[in-house]
Amino acid sequence: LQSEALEKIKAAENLKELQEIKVAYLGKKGSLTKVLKGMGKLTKEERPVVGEIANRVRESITEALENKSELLEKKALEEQLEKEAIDITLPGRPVNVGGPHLLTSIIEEIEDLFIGMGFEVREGPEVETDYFNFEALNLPQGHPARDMQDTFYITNELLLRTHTSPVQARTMREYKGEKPVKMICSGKVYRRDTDDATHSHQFTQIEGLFVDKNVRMSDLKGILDTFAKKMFGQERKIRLRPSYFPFTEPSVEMDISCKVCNGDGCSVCKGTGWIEILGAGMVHPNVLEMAGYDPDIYSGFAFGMGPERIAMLKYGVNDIRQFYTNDIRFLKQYHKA
Ligand code: FA5
Repeated sequence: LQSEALEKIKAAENLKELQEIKVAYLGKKGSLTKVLKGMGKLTKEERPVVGEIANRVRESITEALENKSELLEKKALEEQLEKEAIDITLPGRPVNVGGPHLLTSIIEEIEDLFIGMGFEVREGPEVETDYFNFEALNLPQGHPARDMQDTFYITNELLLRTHTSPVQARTMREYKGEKPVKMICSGKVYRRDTDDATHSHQFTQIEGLFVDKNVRMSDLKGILDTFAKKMFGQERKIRLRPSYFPFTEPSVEMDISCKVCNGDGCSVCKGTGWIEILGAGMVHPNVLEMAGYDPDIYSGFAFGMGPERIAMLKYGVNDIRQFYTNDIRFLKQYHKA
């Protein structure tokens, strides 16, 4: 009985078979149990002998069953591990990581340049009042220069700001005509312009304002020249042309030299070698006065530029609409690693 059982245990291939063997020998109706149950029929002398043998057989079968069961469990676990193994050498799935929009990067770069020259960064609302967008900037109702910036009106008094210049007026007013102002401000502006390669109905501007005692035109020129050289390279030159803005006097437009040289020689933009990038001037006395600054004591300069145009010039983007159509192939070219 013992050797037969041990033989079967050895041959068992899985835990189910092993369980069947256990029942067949040690179960209620198992062969060994039968032997034990038959003990009563034996003589007094036979009983301890047979009992001892039966116990030994049961122990050895139990032990064999336990050992085998352990072995089979281990084997099953190994098989499962093998089957569910992860191949850590497989290449991972690529994760698409976003990056800042080219326009965001350019605006941050320009802001950093001016922060480095001591300007603070401010913000203003996109939905603006007629007062701050026009009137406080020396553009009263009916002023013909209002037509220079075709406006989206919301109500008679509210509009989408056409430039970032209202932030000048807001900042000066906050500083109460007492402290010097040295700020820049970036943000979205809106105009009823027809979209084309260089115009968008919604675009961004960066405004700068410096008001203090004895601020002169030469300070403006120095700051703008430093900006142009840092932004586009030391070889660049700037040119200030007389212009007109109601809120500055005198007013200028700044051109930057755009001679581009490469392996094929040199070429110049628009045939003139100069490209316009911003408007600027000395803050008009009326604007200072309306904001609470005494024009006999304080003077200042202001400028306003379009970061799209600057990014176009710096990176050779030939259509402003590229900034707003969100073609990921275009945007990805400018993601820094
Ligand atoms: C102004 O908006 C003045 N507020 C700038 C200024 C500020 C002058 C402070 C003096 C003192 P202008 O309309 O020229 O000026 O616009 C400034 C810049 O915005 C332009 O040089 C150009 O780069 C950009 N710009 C103007 N219109 C558009 C448009 N439709 N699409 C894209 N960029 C534009």
